Amino acid sequence: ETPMAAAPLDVAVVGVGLGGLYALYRLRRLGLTARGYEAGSGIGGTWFWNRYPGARCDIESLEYSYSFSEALQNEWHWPERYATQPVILDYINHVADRFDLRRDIQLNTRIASAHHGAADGLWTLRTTEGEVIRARYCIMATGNLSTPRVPDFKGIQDFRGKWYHTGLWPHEGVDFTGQRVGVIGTGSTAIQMIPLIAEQASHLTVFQRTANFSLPARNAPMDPERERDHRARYAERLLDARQTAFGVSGIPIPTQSALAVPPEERRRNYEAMWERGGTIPLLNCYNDFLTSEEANETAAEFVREKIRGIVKDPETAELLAPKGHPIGSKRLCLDSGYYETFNRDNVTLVDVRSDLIAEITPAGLRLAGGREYALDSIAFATGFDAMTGALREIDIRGPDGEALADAWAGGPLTYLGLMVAGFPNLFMITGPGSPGVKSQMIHSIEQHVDWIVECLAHLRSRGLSRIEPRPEAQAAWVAHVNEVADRTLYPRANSWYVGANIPGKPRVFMPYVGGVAAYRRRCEEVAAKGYEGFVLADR
Ligand code: NA7
Repeated sequence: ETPMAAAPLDVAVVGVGLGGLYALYRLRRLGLTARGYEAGSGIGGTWFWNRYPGARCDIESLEYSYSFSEALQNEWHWPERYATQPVILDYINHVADRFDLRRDIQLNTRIASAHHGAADGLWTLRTTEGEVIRARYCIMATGNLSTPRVPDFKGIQDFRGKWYHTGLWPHEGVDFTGQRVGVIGTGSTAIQMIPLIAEQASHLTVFQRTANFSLPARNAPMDPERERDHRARYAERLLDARQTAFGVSGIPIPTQSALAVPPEERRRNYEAMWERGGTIPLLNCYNDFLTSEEANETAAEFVREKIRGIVKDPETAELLAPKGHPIGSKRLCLDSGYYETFNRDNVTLVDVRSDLIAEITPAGLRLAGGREYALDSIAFATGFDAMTGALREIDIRGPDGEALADAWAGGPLTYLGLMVAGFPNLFMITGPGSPGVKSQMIHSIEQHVDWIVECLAHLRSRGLSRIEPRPEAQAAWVAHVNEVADRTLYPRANSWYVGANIPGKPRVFMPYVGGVAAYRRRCEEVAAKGYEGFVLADR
């Protein structure tokens, strides 16, 4: 063993998606030794794994881009208003090459455990292949929607056809031509995929448990005018995005209640947003969609009417019109021809709320009431063990041997969504308790990484090497996150935000919904006060 190999890293970065990649960029510039460990055979995280037909970002490309380099922004051209998965993956790979980050990245490496050593104050990480990595700090950039979840249906192993989860889609793609295909789930993923599968399959059966609200994307080739304008006012747009709830620029912050305007005016406004495309504009029409049931209902009913107008069969339209949850309380979906797809002769919608899926059979699928569907392929668009899944899969232990999974048995506890009491020098990017999933992801990723890197610089400049939240600061943050959520309609929905899709998962509303502006202010204030709520030490 050479002395070089034995020297611990300053920072181990787990996961090289958009978060891990940017962390590596910043850490190198700070002069720290850092290495990224990525389970995939390529970088990109979400955009590496989710290769299902129609996979696309539901935030406009000009917004969903790194902001740390104006040169990068100016030289990269997004071909469409909303980028497809292959284009985003190209972008991520371009960034890795452009900033020479690959030499710090180790692919095909899954971290199985991370234990903090009380004696040496180092994190020891072990890969599934038995490699041992030691590092002073550990940054978990493991993603929020990175642990695919297939419900444990009986009989799946005896299915004679082929089945896929959207989050582990075959790299060579899937040709459904001439097949009877079943799609299970109607979340954002299914809603993107269904129109494309319908064009290939001989018959497509969609098994829906909960109808979702979806708005038209109005995707189009990139408008050169908009691109020019965006580039010209780049810095200004970034500052603008920072003042908002979701971290997306160019959308005025709403100041009015939906109930304060006459119904005709409200309707005109909704129509305009429906025509404009995107989810953020509609969500920002009025300031009380997510706090007032009555206000929310005005937008919900508007979208239901649209669905009834598009879908010709009234029974199917009624099934597709969501009724059980406020609009926006589950992730609002964005589509290209989703509702229209149900007008096709080769597409059937099956309600599996009134009649649950009982089992997968060798020939297809059977509902509890006895109805059977013959299928050649099944695509599970059944989501992820969101927000905590990837962290729970790693055996993470603090200095006294406490497992993170145990510390979080009742739901995730964090300080600012960045760190956990009892787990020194372990950072998370867009962790539970941060606005991550409730914002433009790259915006939050950059803010988190910047905060972490500045924190490490602060520690170094003072000869310190250990940071950990105080339990009381963590408890206060958790209480604040809950309090903010409880003022909204978010906790009303059975969404992955509350872990409702995973049987047995504690029902806790995980994201911080106070908006990126308030969150950033809080993080900056904490740092300015000498990392208030944290214990800093020299080992
Ligand atoms: P989601 O949004 O978690 O959607 C999963 C879907 O699968 C949803 O419609 C579920 O219905 C359905 N589902 C899950 N389990 C079952 C069972 N057992 N039976 C029937 N239907 C089931 O995942 P997505 O991949 O679409 O989107 C994840 C995020 O990625 C998205 O929000 C964007 O941020 C990007 P349910 O609603 O639980 O009744």
